[in-house]
Amino acid sequence: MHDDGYDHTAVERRWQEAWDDASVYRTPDDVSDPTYVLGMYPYPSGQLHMGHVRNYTITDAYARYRRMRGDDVLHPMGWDAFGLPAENAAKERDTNPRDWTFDCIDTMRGQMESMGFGYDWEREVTTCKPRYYKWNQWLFRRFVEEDLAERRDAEVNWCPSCETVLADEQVEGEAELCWRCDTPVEQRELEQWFLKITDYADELVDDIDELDGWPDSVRQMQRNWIGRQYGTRLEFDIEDHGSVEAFTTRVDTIFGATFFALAPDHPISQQLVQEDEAVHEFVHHEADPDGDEPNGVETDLTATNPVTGEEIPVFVADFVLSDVGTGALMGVPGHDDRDHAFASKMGVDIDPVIAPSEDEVPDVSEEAYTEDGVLVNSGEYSGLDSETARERLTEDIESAEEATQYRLRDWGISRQRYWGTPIPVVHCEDCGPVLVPEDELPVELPEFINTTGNPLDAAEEWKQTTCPDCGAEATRETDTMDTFVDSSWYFLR
Ligand code: ANZ
Ligand code: ZN
Repeated sequence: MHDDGYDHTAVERRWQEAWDDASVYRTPDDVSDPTYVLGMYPYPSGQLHMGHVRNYTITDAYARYRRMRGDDVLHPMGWDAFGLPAENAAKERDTNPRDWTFDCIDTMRGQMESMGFGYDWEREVTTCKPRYYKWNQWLFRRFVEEDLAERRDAEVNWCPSCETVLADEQVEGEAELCWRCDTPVEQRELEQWFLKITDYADELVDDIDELDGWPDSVRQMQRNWIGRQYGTRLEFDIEDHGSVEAFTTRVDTIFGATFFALAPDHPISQQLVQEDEAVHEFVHHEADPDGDEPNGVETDLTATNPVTGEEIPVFVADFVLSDVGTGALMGVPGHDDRDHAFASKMGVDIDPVIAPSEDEVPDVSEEAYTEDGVLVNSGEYSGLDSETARERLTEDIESAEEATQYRLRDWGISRQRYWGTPIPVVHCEDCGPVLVPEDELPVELPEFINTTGNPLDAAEEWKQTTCPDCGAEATRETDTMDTFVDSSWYFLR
C-alpha cells in the first residue's frame, strides 16, 4: 500500500506490541504518588466514533506528557456498561444485554488498542460485572443504614414507550421528550427508592467556591441547579383546616397578599377533592403544572393574613408545586409575575405595596413590579426598605421563621429495567422491605427474559426468596439502579 513511504499499520502494530511486552503503561501498585489521569468511561455502544477518539486523545496526550516528565501515571480505562441502550439493542437483535455489551466492549477495546492509547488495561473497570456492582449494593446498604436512602411514593417522569422512569436530566426540552426515544414523558405515582442528596445541598453549594480552576459558568450552573433560596416560612389560618404553612422569599410584600394558593396534591386540596365538585374537576382533569399559563379553581375557604388579619380567598392552583417549599404560597400579584398572571385571569385584587421610592408608587395593573424597594400601603412597615422589612416581619410575625429552600430534589434511583444493579432488598409481607445481608452480596442479575415490561418481574424463580429477617417466603425488589449510580464513583474504584 505504502510502497514508497510510511506503513503505519506495520509500524504502529510493531511498537504497540513492544510497549505491551514491556508493560510501559502499567502502574505498579506500590508507586507512591501517581498522577491520576482519568477520561470519562464510555458507554459500550458498539464502535468508537471520532468523538471518542478526540476525547480519549486528550487524556492520552496528557498522560504521555506526565510520563515523559518522569511521573508515575495511572491512566485507566473502563466501561460505563449498564443502561437502557444495551437493553433496547439486545431486544432489536434478539440477543441479551450481557452478550451484546461484552461484544461491544471487545470491539471498542480493540479499537482503542489500535489507536495506541496508553492505558493500564489490568485496571479495566466494567460496571456491569458483579464484582463492580456489588459495591453499588454495598453502598446502598450503608445509605439505608444512615437514613440516606429511603422508599417513598413519588411522582416520576415515565416514558410510556421505554416503560421506565427517567431522571429530570433525561427529559429533554420544553416538549418534555424522552432522551432515548423522543416520546412525550408522562407523570406517574410509584413507590421509588431515593438517595437523599438534599441533605447535602448546603455543602454542595458552599464547596463550589473551592473548585479552583473550574470555569465560572460551570460553577454558576451548578449553583443554579441546587438553587438555594433564603426566605421565610409562616402560617396562614384557614377556618376548619388550622394553620397552613407557606414559604416566601418576599415576606416584605405580605400587605399585598390578595390570595392564598395550594398545590393540587396539598393535603387540604386532596380533602377538597372529596367534597367539592369544582376542585375535583380541576385537580383530576384540568391542572397542568407544565402549561404556559397558571390555572386554578377558587375554593369556599378563606385564609387569614397573619399581619393584617384580612381574609383572602384560597385557590387550588397548578403553578404551586407540591414538592417546593410547603406546597402552599401567599399570592402577591402586584410583585410576582406568575401571581399577576393568575390574579388577572381569576379577577383577584392586585395591590402595590413596594415602590422604587416613597413618592413613586408603581402602576401594577398591567405588570408586576418585582424589584426590591420601599414599602408602601404597609401599615407601620411603610417606609422601610425591602430587606429591613423582611428581617423585621420575620421577627414580628409569630409563626414566621427563616427558612432555606432548594431547587435540588432527592435523587430517584429506581428503574423498572433489567440492565442495571439490582437493588439489594427483599419484600416480606410481615417485615416490609428488608436489606439483603452484606455477606449475600452481590445480588446478581438472573438470565435476561425478553418481555415488554420489566424482565426482573418476569424472572419468577429469581424473584422468589426468603426474608433475611424472619425466614418467611418473600420476593426480591425488581427495581434496578439508575446507571448514574455506577458513574458516580467509578473514579474511586
Ligand atoms: C410571595 C411573593 C411575593 C413571592 C413576591 C415572590 C415574589 P422565586 O419566585 O423563584 O423567587 N412559592 C413558594 N412555594 C411555592 C410552591 N410550592 N410552588 C411554586 N411557587 C412557590 O421563588 C420563591 C417564591 O416562589 C416564593 O416567594 C413564593 O412566592 C413562590 F413579590 O411569596 B413568593
Ligand atoms: Zn420477614
